[in-house]
Amino acid sequence: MNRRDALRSLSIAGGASLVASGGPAAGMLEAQSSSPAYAQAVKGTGPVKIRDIKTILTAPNRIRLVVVKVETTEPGLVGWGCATFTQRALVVETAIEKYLKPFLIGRNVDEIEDIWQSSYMSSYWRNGPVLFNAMSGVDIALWDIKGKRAGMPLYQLLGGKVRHGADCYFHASGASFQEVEENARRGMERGFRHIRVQVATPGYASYGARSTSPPAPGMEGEAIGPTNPRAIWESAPYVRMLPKFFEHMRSTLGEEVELLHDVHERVTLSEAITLCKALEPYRLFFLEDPFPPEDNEHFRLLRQQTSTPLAMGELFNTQHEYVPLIKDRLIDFIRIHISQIGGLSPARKVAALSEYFGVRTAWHGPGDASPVSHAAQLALELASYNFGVHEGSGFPKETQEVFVGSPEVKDGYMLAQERPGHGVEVDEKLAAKFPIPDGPPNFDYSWGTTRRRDGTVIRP
Ligand code: GCO
Ligand code: MG
Repeated sequence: MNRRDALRSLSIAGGASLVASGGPAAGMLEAQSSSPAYAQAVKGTGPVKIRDIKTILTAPNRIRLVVVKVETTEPGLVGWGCATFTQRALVVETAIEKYLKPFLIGRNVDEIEDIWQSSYMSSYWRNGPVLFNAMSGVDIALWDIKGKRAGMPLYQLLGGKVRHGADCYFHASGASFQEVEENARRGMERGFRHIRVQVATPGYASYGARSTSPPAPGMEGEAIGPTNPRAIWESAPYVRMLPKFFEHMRSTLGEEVELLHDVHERVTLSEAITLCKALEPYRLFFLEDPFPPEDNEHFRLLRQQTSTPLAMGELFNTQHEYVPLIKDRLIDFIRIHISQIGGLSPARKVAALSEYFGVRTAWHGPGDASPVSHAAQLALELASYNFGVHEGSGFPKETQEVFVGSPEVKDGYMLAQERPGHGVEVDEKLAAKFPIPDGPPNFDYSWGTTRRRDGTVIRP
């Protein structure tokens, strides 16, 4: 199938329709519409089918990533998707290999939306992170294939650029205010206008900064549990410390830079209100995830009390979790992890919905979203009016080598690779050289092990 032929036949047919019916023009129109090129053009650009689906587990830079390769009946035409659920990578692999793959082989690659909807129904029970990540792997790969077939970068298929690049945020963390300040300056020198700042709460296990929690005395050989807590977290000292930290950051880094912070769900409702009010003078770009998704209703109360911008959403799976927050204007930034909700197809609906409610996108983009995922969300960001910020500052060396064509970050902007599809190809041989690690100490085991002093496990 030749795209140029198809387009030509369409434009000839389009031109013919302007001519009065009957006579030689009508005959020409009839001839055109019975031609195979015309038939193919109106039915889609050709009968390309899913030939195979492969799951690739790889851990460059020791981060477990799950990548999906969709192979087609068109020789050499493949698509790459991200299905990373780093904490449960093997379960996602099973969902793809044993369930989605047999369901989808033979399907027409053109039918992205129907493939999403029917895959969603195919397990009857649905909405969970494993199945959605598996679906995302296929979904992003199919968008990649569509871009390659169209000969266009993905952002073109999503509406075309409304900006030249996506403003990114740099992560600065440290054990002390000074260390974070120095790291933030490094980011600013590299051109980042947005910096996420995280500091350890002295004496406690903290999210996003090196722990300063002292090891619990004795019982080292025992499993961590309520009677043997090790990484200790208490929210009160953190809530007392954070405004002082922001006072330091704002006064030393200046007025211009946008500052962000991730609470990582670790405070109560009243603490969040106290914190957000106390932080108002420092004008955060956003404060992220004050609550776990289980406490979504808290946003109704927090929202009324503060002008600190709120970001939420990396743990969301379903529309029941995010639609109410968006439509009731309870947050400023939606921070969904796009593979967690099933990929680019649902993400573009979220982006469109959010635009109408003044909510900007800040898709979750940590190291455990592969460059394929970053490239797919970048395409959406370049084409969405209500884009806010992109998490990340580029990819480490090993990761870039496995993910050939990972988007580049220049002067604080992530830029699209001007290639058809999302632009990233996976070097499978190299990926195999970074097998996913089996046991601790790893990403997998840092959750469900942080506890309060009395042994109560915290969220998350
Ligand atoms: C962020 C996050 C991450 C998550 C991680 C979990 O905002 O970047 O909160 O760092 O903790 O992706 O695997
Ligand atoms: Mg977060």
